[in-house]
Amino acid sequence: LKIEADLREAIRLGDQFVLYYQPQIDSENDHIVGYEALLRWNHPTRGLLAPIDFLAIAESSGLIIPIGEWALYEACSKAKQIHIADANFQRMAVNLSALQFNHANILDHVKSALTETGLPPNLLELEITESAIISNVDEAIALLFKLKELGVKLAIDDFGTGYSSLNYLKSFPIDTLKIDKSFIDEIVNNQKDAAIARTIVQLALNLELSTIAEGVEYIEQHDLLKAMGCTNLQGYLYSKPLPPEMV
Ligand code: G
Ligand code: G
Ligand code: MN
Ligand code: NA
Repeated sequence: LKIEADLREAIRLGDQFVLYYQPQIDSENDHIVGYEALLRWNHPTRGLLAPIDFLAIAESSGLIIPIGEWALYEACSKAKQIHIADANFQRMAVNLSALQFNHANILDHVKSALTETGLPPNLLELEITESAIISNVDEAIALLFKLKELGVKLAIDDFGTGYSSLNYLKSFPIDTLKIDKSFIDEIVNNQKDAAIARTIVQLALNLELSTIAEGVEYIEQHDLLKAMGCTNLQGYLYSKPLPPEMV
C-alpha cells in the first residue's frame, strides 16, 4: 500500500510529522490553560495531512506505535517550553489510540518522554477512548493505575459515544471527561443534547472530575456550557489547532 510505504519512509526520515496544538480555555476567565496535541503529516507530495487521511492505516499497520512514541516526546518537549514561559499552563493533552494503549510499551514510553524532557508529570494528560479501555477491562484498569502512579492525568476522550459504563467510571482513576463534539454541535437548539451535556457535567462534578467540551464554535455554546459548569472549553471559537511556531 502506498500510504503505508510512505508512512514507513516518513518514520525513517523522521522530519515529516508535526504536532499542531489547539488551545483549551478555562470557562471561568477565558484564559488558555492547556493545549491538545494533534498529529499532522507533512506528506512530500500530498501536502499537510490530518489523521483522517492516515490514522487508520497507521493503526492497522502498527506504525502508530513509533509515531505515537515520537508524538509523546514531542508534545512533552513543547509542554516543557510552554510551562517555563506561561504560569497559567496546566496541561498538554496527548491522544493515545487503542493500539497504543493496549499493545505498546506505553508505560515506558510515557516515563521516557517525561524523564527526557523534564516535564512535570501532572502537566501531561493522556486522552484515551472508552473503546480502548473496554477491550480488556482488567488489564486496562491496572495500566491506568500505573500511569496515575507516574503522576500524569487521564482523560476519557469522546465521552458518551462509546460503551460508557458508570461502573467503569467508578473504578477508573481518571481526571477528566471530554464531552464529545456530537453533543456540543446542536447543544443550543437540541434539548436532548443539552440534557446529555448537562448530565455529563453534573456526573463529573459529583465524581470530582473536570470536564472539557470539544468543538465549541459559537458564543452561545460557550455561554451555555459555562452556565452548566463545564470546566474547560476547546474549539474553533477560541482557536483552531495551531502550528508549533505559533504556540
Ligand atoms: O486534528 P483532527 O481533528 O484531525 O484529529 C482527528 C482525530 O485524530 C482526533 O480526534 C484524535 O483522536 C486523532 N489524533 C490526533 N492526533 C493524534 C495522535 O497524536 N495520536 C493518536 N493516536 N491519535 C491522534
Ligand atoms: O481527539 P479528537 O478526535 O477529539 O480531536 C478533536 C478533533 O476535532 C481534531 O481533529 C480537531 O481538529 C477537531 N476540532 C477541534 N475543534 C473543532 C471545532 O470547533 N469544530 C470542528 N469542526 N472541529 C474541531
Ligand atoms: Mn482528543
Ligand atoms: Na474527541
